[in-house]
Amino acid sequence: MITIHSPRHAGHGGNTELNSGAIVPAFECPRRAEIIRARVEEVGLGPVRPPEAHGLDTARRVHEPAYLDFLERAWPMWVAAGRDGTAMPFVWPAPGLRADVPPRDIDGLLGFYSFDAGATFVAGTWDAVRSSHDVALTAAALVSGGEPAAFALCRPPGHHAGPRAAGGYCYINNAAVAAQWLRDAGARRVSVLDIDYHHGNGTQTIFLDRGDVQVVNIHADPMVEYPYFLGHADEIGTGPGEGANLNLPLPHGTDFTDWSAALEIACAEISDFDPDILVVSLGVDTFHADPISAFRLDTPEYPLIGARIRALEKPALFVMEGGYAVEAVGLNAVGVLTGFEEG
Ligand code: SS9
Ligand code: ZN
Repeated sequence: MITIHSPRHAGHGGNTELNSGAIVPAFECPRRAEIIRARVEEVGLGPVRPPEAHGLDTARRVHEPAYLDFLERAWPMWVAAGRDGTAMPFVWPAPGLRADVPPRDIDGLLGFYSFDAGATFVAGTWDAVRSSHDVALTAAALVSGGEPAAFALCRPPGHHAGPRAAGGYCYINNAAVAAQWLRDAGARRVSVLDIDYHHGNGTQTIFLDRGDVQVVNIHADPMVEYPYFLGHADEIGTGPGEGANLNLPLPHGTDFTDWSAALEIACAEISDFDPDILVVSLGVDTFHADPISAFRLDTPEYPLIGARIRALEKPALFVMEGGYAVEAVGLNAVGVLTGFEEG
């Protein structure tokens, strides 16, 4: 399968994050994408191509336009305020505070347009976010055009980004924009299967009331894991989307036996929904050695995941999400893809 990759992701690097009460180098770092690309080449998965430029029209259908404008302005505003380093929010409009009036100052805006401190900005962030979005849409166009599968090697990731909120290393929701683009290109129904360790809260929120895009998540139970405030099993969709959202939360310590049982349930639901195209939010932070996660999957198991997805017999767009055990992220992510190819 073809991989779409942009070197422009690397401009989003050198930033810090808040972790266990300390400011540390961000776990979501440029080397992740380079290690995955190197593994794609090492196994000969297929050609690696740069993205084509896409406008933000489709992104504006899943994100508020003012939010996208803010993502572009955040770093220039931070610099105009006399700052450097890493732009990071520290105050949010929690219940009881006004979430309907965007403030004017950069610190207020950073909180207004985010749900945590984890989507930080440096000078190259917006360009990297745009390139990641272009990677997703270029790969989506390949699948829409008849390729049986494509790999969008997106960085930064996207699945935590909601209609107007960045967070969890995510800015534009690449998988959601791709799903919308595929719908607009003629797919009658699209399923998003999110296998990242963390619940894809942004993707769920974007499509919660829609019956045309099914969202299925296998993830760590939000009772004990980030993002904590979404991802419970009783979230089944609303209005026309009722029944088109499935959450399969699993406890800390889950191994492949229990994880793959959830994948069976997920796949059965997707088969029932019968999408024209499947978008896979591909996170490999389910790996036992992931530094911020607590599942117990191992490298030889990732190809089995790909093979099970292949058995759905749907055109598949793989969109890279998380995975922070940097040395193993290539083996594990590309393992899913080779498992799919070998079916
Ligand atoms: C580490 C705590 C977790 C958010 C994780 C987002 C994962 C995206 N500071 N931070 S796949
Ligand atoms: Zn994750």
